[in-house]
Amino acid sequence: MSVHAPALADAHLPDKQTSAFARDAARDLSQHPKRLSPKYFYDATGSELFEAITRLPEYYPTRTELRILRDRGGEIAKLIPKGAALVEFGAGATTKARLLLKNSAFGAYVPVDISGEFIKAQADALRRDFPQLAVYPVTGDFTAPFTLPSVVETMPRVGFFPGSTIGNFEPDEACRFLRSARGILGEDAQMIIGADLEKDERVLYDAYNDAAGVTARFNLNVLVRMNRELGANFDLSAFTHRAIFNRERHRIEMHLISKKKQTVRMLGTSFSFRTGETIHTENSYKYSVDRFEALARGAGWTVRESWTDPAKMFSVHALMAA
Ligand code: AVJ
Repeated sequence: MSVHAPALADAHLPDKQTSAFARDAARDLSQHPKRLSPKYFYDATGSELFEAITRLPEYYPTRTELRILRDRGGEIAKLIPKGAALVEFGAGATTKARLLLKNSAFGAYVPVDISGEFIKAQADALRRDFPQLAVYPVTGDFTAPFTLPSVVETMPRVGFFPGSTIGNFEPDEACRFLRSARGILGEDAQMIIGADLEKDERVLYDAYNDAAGVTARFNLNVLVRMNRELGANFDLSAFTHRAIFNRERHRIEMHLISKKKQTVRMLGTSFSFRTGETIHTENSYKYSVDRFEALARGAGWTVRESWTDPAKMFSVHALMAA
């Protein structure tokens, strides 16, 4: 399939990250259906809104995963060799990593994230709280191949990918990610990974259509971001948040729906919308324990252990390279 992006106006974009955002947004809004990558949700406001989502009564994943990590801390610790390096893919807040670091005798922590400033601040706080722990932050896109700091090459390595972030990947991308993580972590590596589970449609629906409207603001914020960073003129009152459960494809989909026929300008290009036309902004895949284990095995991992909470809302898996 050949997709050509409309020529961008000679805009003076301040940095590489903004140029990449401009390129992706111009390309993805020219597709049918229109779409945007969920990775662009997370500017400063978007990250704060996501933190607020994790505290919503309807949004069960974060607190359920924390509960599993807490309840199974002892079992997880038994799987982890002394002096191992914990490599967190897309480290945001370190709340979950701290649960693992507290229970097991890790020698090093390697948070990998695009937001260099943020992980450096988190690293300083961790060094204060875990004085015996060596912290080596890596600034970069964890979905692309990267090399580990050479000091951790001689330590046993444990990957950590919590939060069901893997749910943002298409199934083939999830497989490629797990394969590449194995390559990055190397021989004898392990991986602790969280995956949200498919469940009652109402519970899933409510988690992405919260009564307070925080998820709606989170979704709409990507339009605010395009207005500010790319000089677009999206009218926020002319789009509405919609999240639906797509049962055939085992995923929650988030959309921004145009309330009317309208034209939006961005970087010298016009994008026209029909009434009811959607921008598909996110997929959040939901697994069963069996389907997740099959995915991990297909990517070359052995499943050592899978845990869920008693209500089977969320799952955490311990994988071993084999
Ligand atoms: C961070 C991708 C796991 O899919 O539940 C929360 C993002 N989107 N509410 C998720 C999200 C809407 C979240 N992940």
